[in-house]
Amino acid sequence: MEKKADIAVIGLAVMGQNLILNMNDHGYTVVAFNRTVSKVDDFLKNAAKGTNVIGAHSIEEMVSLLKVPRKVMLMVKAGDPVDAEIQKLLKYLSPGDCIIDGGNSHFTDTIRRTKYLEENGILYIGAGVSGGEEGARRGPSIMPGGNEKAWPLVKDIFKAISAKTPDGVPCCDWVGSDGAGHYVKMAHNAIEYGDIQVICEAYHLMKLGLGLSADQMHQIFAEWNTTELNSYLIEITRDILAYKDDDGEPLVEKILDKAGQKGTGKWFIVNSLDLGIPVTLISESVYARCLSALKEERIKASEVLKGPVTHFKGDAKGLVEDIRKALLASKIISYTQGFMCLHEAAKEYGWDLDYGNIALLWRNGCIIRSAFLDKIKNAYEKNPKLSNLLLDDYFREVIDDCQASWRKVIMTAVELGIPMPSFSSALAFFDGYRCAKLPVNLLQAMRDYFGAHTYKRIDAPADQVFHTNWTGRGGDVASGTYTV
Ligand code: NBP
Repeated sequence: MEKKADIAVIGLAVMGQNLILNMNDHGYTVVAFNRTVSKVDDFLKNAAKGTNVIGAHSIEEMVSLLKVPRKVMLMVKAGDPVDAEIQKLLKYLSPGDCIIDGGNSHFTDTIRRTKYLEENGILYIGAGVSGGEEGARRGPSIMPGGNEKAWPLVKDIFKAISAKTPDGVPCCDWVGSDGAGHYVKMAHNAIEYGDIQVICEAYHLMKLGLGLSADQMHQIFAEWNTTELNSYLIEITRDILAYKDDDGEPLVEKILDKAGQKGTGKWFIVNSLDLGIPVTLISESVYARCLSALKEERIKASEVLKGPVTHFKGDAKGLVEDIRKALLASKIISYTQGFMCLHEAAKEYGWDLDYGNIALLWRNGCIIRSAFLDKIKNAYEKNPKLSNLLLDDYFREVIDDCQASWRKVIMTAVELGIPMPSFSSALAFFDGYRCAKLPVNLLQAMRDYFGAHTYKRIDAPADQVFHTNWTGRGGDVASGTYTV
């Protein structure tokens, strides 16, 4: 009898192909299928040649080749294609079988699909997979959530193919019910937006403010990579800055300064507003891309809108170290805000998230992998009930150490007219968060003045509301429903 396969993967684009080869390397037999069936044969003839990968030419054939309970992983474009494939699979799967969506699906779709498939007797997992092509092939970070009964079916395969921490722990563990895995992946991608933006701002200030060359900045990033900033993104920045075009000039300076944003960063900001959590640094990172996209307008504006005509006159070496510290402090704020959202999402959607473990899932295999994540893991290990990363001793002490530099860097950038939206929004958040009394008393007074929205008093019980007839002309009726 023909040997049955351990798992099927539908979707033979870059992620699907590489995950299949990774599973094959770990001794699993995989059936490969793709909507455009010719890609199955191409795959078997090329990248999968000489492996144990089996090709299927229809979903029916694919399902017939699987061990029971069947496990089918979707690596197709997120959105409608996932629903389309689920509908096709339902015709052939049996109760107890399992579908895994490894694409970048929106967590609310995963909540919906988990429930729908449970009603149909099928176990469902929405797994965030991070690390791109290289990660998929050599070991991605995997963030599975969904129907927990499905986890034992795929646990061994996923842990085997995932990246490992420096201590050998798989960067893959169960995250939580229904959409939790895809939520954590969304948070990962959003934090990646923030990490990239703060690095770009540091580069901008060193380039324009200090006039440093790409080679000089390459050296600086190489040094920074030996500090607490040690991470994949600092490492690739170091390498990018050293990379020369055919004419010997740094390639990075010839790349068009225009970026798009379409997916998970935006989703995260929209969700943070729904949850009421101020993820200001990540928001600024997404908006910085939006501003960059206005290239033609910026060129015109640069000809008429003048900024300060001044040069940095201080200690350049000292400022480089200040920038490093400002980057580290801003990064701490970004992760703090990201984890604040995770806390609130757990409450809102009923997930039991293990925050230290989430940091560990990102420790390797994914784009935001860094030594820094160990500190987050340690903080939650020390205190699983930690409400905010800034309140952990380690992070508080690092911020104390970096704070003067952080302020100096932002003041310098403001004086020079160099935009640093993420650095400065991070500092504004920090100053707001540590402020026991914000000027919102005035805001509440204004709302009561123009809309009779009422206010509470610091010298009255918390459940008591007041309305003042501020002008003597208004009535005494307070607004009960209108809120802004
Ligand atoms: P793509 O996101 O480019 O999707 C291509 C695959 O989707 C092909 O197999 C294609 O089949 C299939 N597909 C499409 Br398009 N429409 C379909 C439909 N209506 N029904 C069935 N199949 C359909 O592939 P990818 O870049 O490998 O990414 C796969 C998933 O992983 C995505 O959700 C992506 O967001 C996520 N992801 C990607 C990366 C990355 O670095 N690329 C990283 C992490 C996560 P066809 O061949 O017949 O057109």
